[in-house]
Amino acid sequence: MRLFFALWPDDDVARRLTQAARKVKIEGRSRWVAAKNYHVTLAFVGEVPAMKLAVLQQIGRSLRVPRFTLVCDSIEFWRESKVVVAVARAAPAGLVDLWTKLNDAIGLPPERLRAHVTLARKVTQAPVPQAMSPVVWRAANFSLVRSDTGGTESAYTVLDTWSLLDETENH
Ligand code: 2AM
Repeated sequence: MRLFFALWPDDDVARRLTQAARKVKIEGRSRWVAAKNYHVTLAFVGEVPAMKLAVLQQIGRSLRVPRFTLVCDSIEFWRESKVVVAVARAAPAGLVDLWTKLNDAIGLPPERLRAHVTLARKVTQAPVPQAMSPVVWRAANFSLVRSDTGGTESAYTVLDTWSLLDETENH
């Protein structure tokens, strides 16, 4: 199965990301990503045997990272991967912490963190640049997700979700 860890937005954040996406004009063969599929990939595990699932769930369960606020504030066209994305230009410390710990635990090589939500795929022509009203996303949990490719759009199934620490608790 093909797995990855991700931040999944709540309905309100997904709705506001959709509003941002609507301002962008893409050509005919490009595909909008359905709002229910919006996410920020934290660590792409890739294809693994089903027996590996328990190990990954243990990693997710054991991480202790505080909540953080992500601000998606820029719409970008990434020509190489042919996607239009909403980018969080600033990386909050909690996100860096979560991302580093997850990638270390899985044993993935360090890459540059570019937190983004893919809004459209198969985009070959640069859309007219659009300013983005910042979408404030209070991340309170993260998930392990299965991706089933093959259809016109990947189908995602959230397998497990873990809370980030609420540091206001017990104060
Ligand atoms: P994306 O977030 O930039 O669209 C599930 O497939 C998610 O993992 C997608 O969101 C996708 O990126 C990301 N992904 C797919 N293949 C990847 C790869 N080889 N390396 C890193 N991330 C990948």
